[in-house]
Formats: sequence, structure tokens, C-alpha cells
Amino acid sequence: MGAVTAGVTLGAGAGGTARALAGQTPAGSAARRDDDYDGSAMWLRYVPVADPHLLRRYRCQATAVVVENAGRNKSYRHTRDLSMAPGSTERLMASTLEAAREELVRGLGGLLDRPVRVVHRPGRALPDGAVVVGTRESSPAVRRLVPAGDLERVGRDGYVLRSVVQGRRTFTVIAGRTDVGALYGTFAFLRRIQTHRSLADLDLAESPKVVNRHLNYWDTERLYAGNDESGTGGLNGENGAIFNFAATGAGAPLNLPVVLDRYLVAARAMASVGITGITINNVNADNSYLTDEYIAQEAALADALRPYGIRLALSIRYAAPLDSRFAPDTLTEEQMAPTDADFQDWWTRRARRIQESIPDFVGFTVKANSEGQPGPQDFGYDHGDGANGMATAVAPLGLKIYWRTFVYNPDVDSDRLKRAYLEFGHIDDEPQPDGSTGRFRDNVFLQTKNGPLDFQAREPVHPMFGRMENTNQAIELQITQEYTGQNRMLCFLAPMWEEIFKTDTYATDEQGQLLDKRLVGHVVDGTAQDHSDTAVVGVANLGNADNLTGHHFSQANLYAFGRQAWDWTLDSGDIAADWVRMTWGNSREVVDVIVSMMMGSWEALVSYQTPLGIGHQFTAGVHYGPGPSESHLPREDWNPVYYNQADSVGLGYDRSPTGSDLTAQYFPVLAARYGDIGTVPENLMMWFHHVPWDHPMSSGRIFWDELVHHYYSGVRYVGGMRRAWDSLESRIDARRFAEVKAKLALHETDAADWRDTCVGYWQRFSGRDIREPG
Ligand code: BDP
Repeated sequence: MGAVTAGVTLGAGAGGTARALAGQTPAGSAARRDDDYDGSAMWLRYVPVADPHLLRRYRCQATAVVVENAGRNKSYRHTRDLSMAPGSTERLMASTLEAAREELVRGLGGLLDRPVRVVHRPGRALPDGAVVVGTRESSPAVRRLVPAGDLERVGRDGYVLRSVVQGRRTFTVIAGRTDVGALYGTFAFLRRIQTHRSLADLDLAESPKVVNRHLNYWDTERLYAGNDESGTGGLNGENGAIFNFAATGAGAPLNLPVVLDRYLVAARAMASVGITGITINNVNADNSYLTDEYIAQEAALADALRPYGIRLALSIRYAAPLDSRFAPDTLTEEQMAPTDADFQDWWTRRARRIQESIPDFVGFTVKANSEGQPGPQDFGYDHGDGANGMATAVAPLGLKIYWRTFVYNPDVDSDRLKRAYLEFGHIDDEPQPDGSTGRFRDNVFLQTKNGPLDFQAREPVHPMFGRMENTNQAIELQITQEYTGQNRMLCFLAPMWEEIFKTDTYATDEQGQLLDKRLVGHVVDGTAQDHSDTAVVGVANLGNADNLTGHHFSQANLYAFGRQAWDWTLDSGDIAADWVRMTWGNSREVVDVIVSMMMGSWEALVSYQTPLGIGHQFTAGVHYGPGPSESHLPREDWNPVYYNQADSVGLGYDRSPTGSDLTAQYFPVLAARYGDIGTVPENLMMWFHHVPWDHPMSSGRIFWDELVHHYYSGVRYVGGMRRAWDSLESRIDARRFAEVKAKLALHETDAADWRDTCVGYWQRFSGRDIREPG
């Protein structure tokens, strides 16, 4: 066995390099704020620990990095000449354990403000303060220090983080059952330092509650993270998307297979919160992504992301087999029956073609018979047939179908919100020839938005959660802020997701008995109805802006999504605090002020945009500003007036038993609660009732005054955020401070526009005075 010093190198990213990467100045220097930092490292910035006592302690507790055999388990690479763009600072990783090692080198080098020693072959003599990473297969040290049973228990993606004392030496072991588990543990370890937590006496075992923690990415649709303020364009002649496939002009040389720094920053950020996969193209899918030319580019991207445990999926257009681009391998309309071999074999062939280049390909996301996208109904079949046809085609390849339930065919019911369940529910209830119930195949996920409308700032949960007990259900959340302020408004979404996950569905079993575990989170994580394959999907917000998300605070939403997808029981305030510490600094004032800004930001947005449960009031198409009077769109259910139903009596859509009876789609307890204006939660009141202007509210105000109060208090909160931010000027680096300050000024103006437009319009119907201080 080699001596302690055998195989020691200085970490490549350590010292000066680490500082250069993170744009830092040395510890002890007064000019620590790095005033032109642009946010491009996201929450993985690794600035030196400012507290000298803590720094000293951490330096003793993390003296060396030990990742044995990091190169042995190489990640598959399809693209021979995979390379970074010229001038890149990130580096392609050859394996997951190499990614873990390099993250520690970079992270500890930055946080501890000095190079960290890398010990490749420690033998039995681990140095005091060694940080050991690996699996029992990769690392003899892990094998000695962590019993097999402990790792069995944490499952595929989990990890153990443990302090081990041997004589006078103490080590930290970060071990996974898999390499990816060890990588997740590495990020968790670094997070402890980033958030100034103790490294002493660690004994943690963590595993995710949900198996597939997946992102959807809609390319540039609803993307507010390109650098151009309108959110439609990007830097450097690119189109603004995070990954470049078909950029033309100046951006053309940056197309895949060339790998850009930001792909790897995004990959590291995703891995740091445990994201397992990403569907890389829009749900309104373009068949190009299935062509050989694109598959070659996708394979290169998959190669670059693979060491971080991120697997690719594609959105497909259901009618792709008819596209002449695939000639001679095309089908005729007559061959499009999803139950027949022609259709299924076509998809098997395409999927196999992809899998040849991307062996860990996840499968397909499908938007069918929705908003003009083709689907099985165009060929005389239902969603069950369509989803199963595709699922049958890809099952032999081990792939999955994420079939979206965002459908709202007006022929089904006059209330848009009832339509999805009416189309899908009976398929889940259908008796099967083998005696089982439910027609959807096991490799189908039904991917359902959190609420029954469309990512509004507050919706009741979708009635399908708990109702589809025989089908794998994935919840779809929107991280990109389409309806929540886009790249202008600071809106931290974790409290909304927490509210959703922790909503009681009051789901019952076949005998009508309440289930023990019946929160939406339990339905999603499979414990409510005994599902082992589970998924949380987030529509992501990454683009080519310097800071990758457009608004610096939008990074927090991606971060929080990952943390909540891993463990939906987490407290959103704790997640905010971690993100602030990692992103803005650990001083108590910075943490307290920013966390309190964030934690009220969503409720404030609800108040000045769509308070008390009123649905979609956005101006057509853009989904940013207010348009309560709009009624010109061709579909009734795209217009704000359809949702507000304003008249001289009151405001809101009656979905109680006297109205559309959407409430009947919920389990009995919720149906009763929502169906009665006396018991419905006030924050959902107009979702379910047409509320009379003088209806008495719990505050003692009448409904009209309460409504006005919400609009005004929401805007006042934004003013408070702006002032709170100003108070941090001396504590935040100059560029980011100024950028956020400018956004908050716009935010306040636009929030006031919402208030004045909506209150002014409602007043025409209520005829009442506005009694609210401005
Ligand atoms: C809506 C978006 C639209 C998406 C659609 C969907 O406005 O761009 O295509 O959702 O989820 O919110 O399919």
C-alpha cells in the first residue's frame, strides 16, 4: 500500500484557479464583494467562508479529498470528438466519481480559500480530515468504513454522510450505493459548508422520496432567461435556449456537438439538487428532434450530462410517423392505429435508433390532442389507446412514456376545468380482461399539472390526484415563471409547491375509508396508493442569460424545485435560507432580509394579480400583464371574462353543485368544503363560487373591500421588498445588487398596473368605492 503521500496531487481547481473560476479575492482581503460577478455560477459559487473561526475548523475537517478509482467506472461516451467550445473554463468529466472529486476540489478550494490535497491511493492510512467519496465497489476505504447494509437502505440515489473517528484521526465518508448517490452526497457535504453548518459528528442517511426528478424544457417557449428583456432572444446570436441545436448566424458555431460552459454549470446545478433527467425540447414538439442529424447532437449532449446523472428524454409529436422527413420510413393515415403493429413498430424503430446513440435514454413526453397537437383522437382512438400504443412500442427497450393530461376539449364539458378528468378518469377505472383495473400500461406516467387550469399563481390541486389509483401519476410544476412574473417579478415558488404537496386530497379506498397517507405528496411519492415508479416534473427556466435564469431570483425556483422533488416534506423557508446562504452570503442580515422578501413574494403576487381564487386574468398570449376585460380570443376558455364572470351581482366562476359542479370531481370531504361558500377557503373562493360583492368575509370586510384590500396589500409588499433590498446595498456585490434593484422597480410599477387595471374594471360592475390607502 502506498504511503499517505503517494499519488497526491494538488487539485486542479484549487487556489488561484478556484478563485479565478469563482471570481473571488483572497481571504482576508477587504474587497470581497467581487462587484462585477454576474450570477453565472448559480448557487455553486463557493466563496471563501468569511467567519475566521469556522474557516479554521473547516480547514481541519477537510484536509484532503480521497476518491479512489474515480476513473474506473467510465461514463459511456458516444461522441468520439466530444469537446468544449474554445476558451471554455468548465471541463468534460469522464465519470461520475471524477465529477464528485472535481466538485470537491473546486468547492473546497473556493470555500476554504486554499488548494485542497487530492489523494488518489491512500492505502490504509487515511490522513486526518480526509473526505472520502465513493461506493463499496469503487473504494476500499468506503468498504472498510461503511457496512453494506447501510448503503442498501439508502437505495439507488441515496447517500450516507458520516464522520468516522479512528484513534486521533477523523474522516468524513460520503458513500452511495451508486456513483450518482456518492455525487449527490458530495453536493450535500459542500452545501453544509456553503450554509455554515457543522461538519462534526455527521451521521446522515438521505434518500429521495420520488424516483424520477425530471425537468421538461420548452426551448424558447415561455422562456424568460435569454438576455433580452422581452425574453424572446438571447446572447451571441443564439436563440436564448440553454442548449443550442439549430442556431443560425453568429450562433451557428456554438451548436451541439460543441459543449458550452453553461451546459456543465447547469448540469452541476441540476445534480446538486438531485435532478435525474430532462426532456430537452418543447412539448409542442418539432419532429426535427427525431431526425438522425439531431440525434447525433442529442447524443453529444447526453454524453456531456451523463457523468452528472442527468438522462435525456424527448418530447414527440404523436403524428410524427406521417412526416416525410422520415421517408422512406413513414406511415399512412390508415397505419396510425395505436393498437396495431405498424404504428407501434414505427415508434420502436425510432426509439431504438435513439437508444443506439443514447443508451440511457429515458423515453418520450407526449402532448396529444391538446392545443392543436395531434393525438390518438384524430384517428378514432382515446388517450388510453394512444399512450399504450407508444408504451407498448418502447417497453421492450425499457423506456417510458410521460403522457400529459393537459387537455381541454370544449366538446367534453362547458367548464374547461372538468375536461381532463372526464377524459382520463374512466380509463383508470376500466376493468381489464386479466381481472385488474385500469387500462394504462406500467411504463406510462400520466403527467398532470398541479392544478386543473394552467399554472396559475394559485389553484386548487388537480382533482385527478388520488383519483387515478391504478395509474402512475407524475405531477408537473412550472418553474419558468410564465404566469408568475416572468423575468421581471421576484416570485419564490417553493411556498406554492409546498402548499400543493401538503394539500390533503381526502382520498379514500374502495370501501370509502380515508387513506392514511393522502396528501398530494403521498400520491406523488407513491405511498398513498402503493406505486413504486414515481415522478415529479418541472418545466424549467434555464436559458443563455449570464445568470442562466434571467432574474437572479429565478435561480431560487430551480433550486427549490430540485430540493422539493427530492423531499416534498421540506419546509420552503429552510430551502430559501439555504439558497440565500449559497447565493448571496451567510451574514445574518443578508439571510434574514432576503428570506423574508422571498417568503412573502408569492402570496403578494397572488394578491395583486389573481386574489381570492380568481383564475387567469392575463392579457392574451403574453401572460404577463392584466387583461380582465379581454374577450376577443377565438376560444371562450382562453379569455379572462370566461374566468371572472363579472356582473352586477359579483365575481367568480360557480363550480359548486349549483354551477358546473367541478367540486364533484374531488373526494367527498373536499367536494363538500369547496362546494359551499360558507366553508370554501377564502383564497379559493372565486375558483368555486360567484361571490356577491357584499358577501361577508372572515376579516369583517365585505367581499368587495376584501378584494380591493388584497390588490393594495400585494403592491405594498412589493414596495417593502424594494426597500428591503435597498437596505442591503453595502452587503451585496454591485452588479447583482443593481440588476435586482432595477427589476424590483419594474416589478412595483407592473404590480400597481395589475391593481389599478383590475380594481378599476371590477368597480364598473360593483359600483362601489375604493376605500384603501394607496
Ligand atoms: C401553457 C403555455 C403553453 C404550453 C401549454 C402546455 O402557455 O405555451 O404549450 O401550457 O403546457 O401554459 O402544453
